[in-house]
Amino acid sequence: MSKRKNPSNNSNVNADFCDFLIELSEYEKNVSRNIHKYNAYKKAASVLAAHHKRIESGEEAKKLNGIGDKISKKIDEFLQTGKLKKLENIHQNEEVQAVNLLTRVSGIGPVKAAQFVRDGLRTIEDLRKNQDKLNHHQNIGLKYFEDFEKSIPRSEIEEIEEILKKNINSIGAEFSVTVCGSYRRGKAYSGDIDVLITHPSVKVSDGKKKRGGEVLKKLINKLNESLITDTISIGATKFMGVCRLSKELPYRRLDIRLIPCEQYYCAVLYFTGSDVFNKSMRAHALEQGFTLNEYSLRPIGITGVPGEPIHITSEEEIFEYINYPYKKPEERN
Ligand code: 8DG
Ligand code: CA
Ligand code: CA
Repeated sequence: MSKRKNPSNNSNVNADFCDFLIELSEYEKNVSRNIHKYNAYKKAASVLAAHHKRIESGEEAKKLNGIGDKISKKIDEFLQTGKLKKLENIHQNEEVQAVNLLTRVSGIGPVKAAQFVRDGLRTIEDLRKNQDKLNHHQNIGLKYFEDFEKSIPRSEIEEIEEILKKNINSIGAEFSVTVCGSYRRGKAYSGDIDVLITHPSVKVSDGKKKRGGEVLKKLINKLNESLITDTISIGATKFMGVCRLSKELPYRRLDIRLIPCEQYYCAVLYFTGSDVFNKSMRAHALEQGFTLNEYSLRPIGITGVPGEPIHITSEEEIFEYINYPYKKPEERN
């Protein structure tokens, strides 16, 4: 997941509620490590962001799907006092603030951040003085900390997409390249660049390690000549690294995944997101008797055991199988 917060949307009449809900969700993810509460706050924020009428009371909010008693009380507290006691306390807690800061570094998750804070590392400056305590990914995250916090304008990703396609197709004309994530959902700005690649000769049955490994390395070597500046990690199916379009522009986080052709559309769907949309689509698939993930769509038999993956030849087909009205990527925010 890229680490930038959702940019506030100025057409959102409930933006102040969304802001505090997102802050609470971050707290649950990074500090309490309560994934259920994290999901509940995020869901509530996305429901309120999509609600075109200004919410006037907790009672009114509670009528919306995904907003329960606790969140409705928080909305009342916020409407009555202009703030939340819980957030005030969090803001005053320096350890919590330090954990939140450190998790903004690419490669530092909540558990590691808490450990650094316990060991007395609380600031970016502290990390810079203790680079021996950081792994390779974390050191790259630190090196480019300021740049990775900057969002990437769409026009820049368009140019990067061109270069990726030109280079990759110079190695083989049959490669497909799709830039997914928030970019594919039509956002004006993105936190990072999520690229999926496939080729008719890359198959699930390859056991991916052998053949896929060679293919991805070859593509990355080619891109090292122009776009890519650093490698965080590279395996048979996934490259994580850094790219830069030109010397005047910031360094950007770039992930490239090589996907077997049978799994391409499920992967494109998954990595397009949004994650909230993915969750609702997966839940709908289950109701229709299917299990959907980033690899495949499979029917669930009467015994509850998933069957063989369904042969899929487009994103639309996935929607058709599970009777879910097709949504264009821009409609999946
Ligand atoms: P952004 O980078 O502009 O901040 O937004 P994004 O492109 O929507 O988010 P992302 O964190 O880069 O993730 C890309 C897509 O991957 C996301 O839209 C949906 C899918 N995805 C999930 N869950 C997860 C997860 O836990 N990790 C990752 N890397 N991707 C996930 O649904
Ligand atoms: Ca990403
Ligand atoms: Ca992204």
